Amino acid sequence: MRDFHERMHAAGVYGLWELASQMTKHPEPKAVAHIWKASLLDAMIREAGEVVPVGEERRALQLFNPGLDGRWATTNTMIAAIQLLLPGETARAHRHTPTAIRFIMEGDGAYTAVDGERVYMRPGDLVLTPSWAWHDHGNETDTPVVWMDGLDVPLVQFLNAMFFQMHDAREFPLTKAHNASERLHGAGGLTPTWVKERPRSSPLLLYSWEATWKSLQALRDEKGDEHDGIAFEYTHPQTGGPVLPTMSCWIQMLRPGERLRAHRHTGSAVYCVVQGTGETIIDGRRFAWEKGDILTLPSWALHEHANRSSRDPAVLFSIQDRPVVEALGLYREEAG
Ligand code: GTQ
Ligand code: FE2
Repeated sequence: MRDFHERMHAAGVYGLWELASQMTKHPEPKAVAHIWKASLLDAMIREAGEVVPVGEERRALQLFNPGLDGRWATTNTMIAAIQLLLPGETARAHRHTPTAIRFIMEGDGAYTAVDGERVYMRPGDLVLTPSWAWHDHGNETDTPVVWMDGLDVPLVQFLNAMFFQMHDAREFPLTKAHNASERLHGAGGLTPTWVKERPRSSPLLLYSWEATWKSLQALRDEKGDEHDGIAFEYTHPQTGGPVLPTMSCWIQMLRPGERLRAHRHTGSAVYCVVQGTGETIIDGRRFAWEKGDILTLPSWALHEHANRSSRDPAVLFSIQDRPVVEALGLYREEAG
């Protein structure tokens, strides 16, 4: 019997009877719930600004999930990072198949250039970099700019679909007006009919904080969702679907003193605390959060959010891999 198993394994063969424990009753992610505190991230990114020049690579601190054995992954499918550009700096033009988002945390007036269009950014803005789009970043202001990056790197690696290319020049040539996509597609419910392309990723590259905050304020007295509060998904203006094929982006507000109900669902998420103070209980562990903290949620973990302030609203931005999970018919949700 033992000898048979050794010969089987040496031949690259395993019996299903040896693998039964992998057919788990429910998802058992190796990724764990984890929080990176703003105070720690802030000190580290400032130190990186002093000791690490922006060379060929971006100055971005990649947040490794402690459960994922040193893999480049914040959840099983996504990586989050904190990126700093100091006044006068540029990051070299390149492109890759992983899709990226930026959520601006600090600094007003730096840009990301995407396929020939400079997108100027302010705190709270969401900026998209679709798969395989050329991009470079620049900060022509006199203050540092800090943002959260979110990319589907682990998913693309798992699918063996990683491609990366550096551009010959430091900057990709500009072919469009600054913030052109916002003018063309940012009207909110009005889509230009002469634009015939229907890209997989949203053609609107900038979702301004001004519009986002206005929407949150307009609905602050609604009941909202019992698990997610006043929660919006950022949408592709032509399809109403998620902004990216592999990642959806959400903004959610918890009213002063609001405690939401627990639930669990398939798919993982990374949260960035935009404002306020609160806590999220994940599988019985309490994570207290404040502005600038980054919190990761594994698939199928029971979680509930609460605003700990009785005075101020709390706002969470998040990236989620739900579009992938839903496209494959694997989305499930259960109240706690
Ligand atoms: O700014 O283009 O955090 O390509 C990781 C990979 C940021 C970027 C990251 C990237 C970028
Ligand atoms: Fe990039």
